Amino acid sequence: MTFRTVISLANKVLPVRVLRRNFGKACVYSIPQPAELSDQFDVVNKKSFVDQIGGSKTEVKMVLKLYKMDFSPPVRAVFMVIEALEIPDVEMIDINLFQAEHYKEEYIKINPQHTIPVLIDDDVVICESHAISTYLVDKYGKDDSLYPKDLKKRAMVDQRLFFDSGILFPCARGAGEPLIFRGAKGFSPEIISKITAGYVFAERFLSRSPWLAGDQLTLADICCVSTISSMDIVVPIEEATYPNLYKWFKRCSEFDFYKKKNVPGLEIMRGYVKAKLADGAKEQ
Ligand SMILES: N[C@@H](CCC(=O)N[C@@H](CS)C(=O)NCC(=O)O)C(=O)O
Repeated sequence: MTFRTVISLANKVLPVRVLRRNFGKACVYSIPQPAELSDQFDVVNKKSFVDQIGGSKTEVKMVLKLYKMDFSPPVRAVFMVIEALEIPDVEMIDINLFQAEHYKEEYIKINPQHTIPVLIDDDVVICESHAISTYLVDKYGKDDSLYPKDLKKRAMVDQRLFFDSGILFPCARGAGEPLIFRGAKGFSPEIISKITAGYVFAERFLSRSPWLAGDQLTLADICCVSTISSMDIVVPIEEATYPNLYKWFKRCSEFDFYKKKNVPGLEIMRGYVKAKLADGAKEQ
């Protein structure tokens, strides 16, 4: 897919064709870049500019890299986004949190916050699932339906992404991390009530619209459902108490991207939780 844009340079306006969905294929050109142009164009435009003037080129395959562990809710959100956008050839690199691989010097150099997921796309390193997801739609989406360019619609999606990041995910992490990694025997009453509060908020949002950010599925739903499906392991979502949330969860679960890319990691997480709860029960 291409679109035309113009680049203004030293009072000249140059028409440039910009390749949009290049899926990580970069081109190395054998003709010299005009020195005065090279600082003024971004990487995409430089390539496209040379394309336009017909330089000879050698294609070099650039693969997206994703640092991940399958059970992690934010990793699963990115998996689903990659699947929904049909992005091919993502190199998956496991970071084993149980073996503290995320604290290794090499990884801290990539992500000073030592979290997963991390996406590397050429010279871009993104260390946060919501930022990765919006980047992927903007760069590789066939259209903007998952993350609308319209400012008002985008603001609504952003609100829910921050809701996931600031409210929901801390609940899921606050329940899972002590149990899976730190020897807790069960869930604290505080975390259960935070999860319940998260459900109440989501129920209210979903009483206004079928999807979390309006009338169509967006990144808001994909990111939140990876977290909410994890919270559902801890506090099952009851239809009678949260009818809208329950229906939304069911609708999300029917997408292929959910079945293929959320369920496997979610089941791994369910297995960890079950095993840890069983260990805790034996010790009592
Ligand atoms: N807001 C971040 C949260 C990432 C996060 O906390 N990931 C967890 C795994 S689910 C992690 O990497 N924990 C290891 C650590 O924080 O050291 C995102 O969405 O990417």
